[in-house]
Amino acid sequence: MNENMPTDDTQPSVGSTDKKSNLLAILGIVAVVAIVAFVMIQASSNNTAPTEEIVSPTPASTEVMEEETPTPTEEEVMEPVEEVVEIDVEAGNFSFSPNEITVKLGQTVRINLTAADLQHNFSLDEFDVSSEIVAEGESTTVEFLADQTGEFEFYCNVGSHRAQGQVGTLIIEE
Ligand SMILES: [Cu+2]
Repeated sequence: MNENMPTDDTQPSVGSTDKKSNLLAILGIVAVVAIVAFVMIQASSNNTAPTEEIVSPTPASTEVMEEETPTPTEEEVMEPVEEVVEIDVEAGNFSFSPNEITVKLGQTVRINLTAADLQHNFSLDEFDVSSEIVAEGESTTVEFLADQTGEFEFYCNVGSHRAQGQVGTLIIEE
């Protein structure tokens, strides 16, 4: 009879120890799972880090492509545009020879004027050209850019030479 009494008292105490051990077991499992999960996350994060470093050098190759692009050659194309046309003109009494001059648009025209007698000059109003007056046997030079097409009258501005017919025609063609 006495043996049963303590057994009855022990039973609930045994039951409580079982609950405690169950709790400890659950806590242990949770702890192990947490540790395993932590290790796996760290391992996977360590694997991703070097992968990003391998991807990064790709933009560096595009920078090399940009350095190869500079190729400006437009200035070389602009150079041959400058062209000078020299024309010898003789000024007489009262005329020019030749009295008709033809050039092309964009050309620079250089007039070499020589006086055969008296005093003469070469004037071309539309291009602000008025040479110095040259005496018999002397020469002078004037230059202008033929920057518009058409027919323009050149003349001698000495005395009444223009009125007496000392004129000519400059033709600028495209
Ligand atoms: Cu004249």
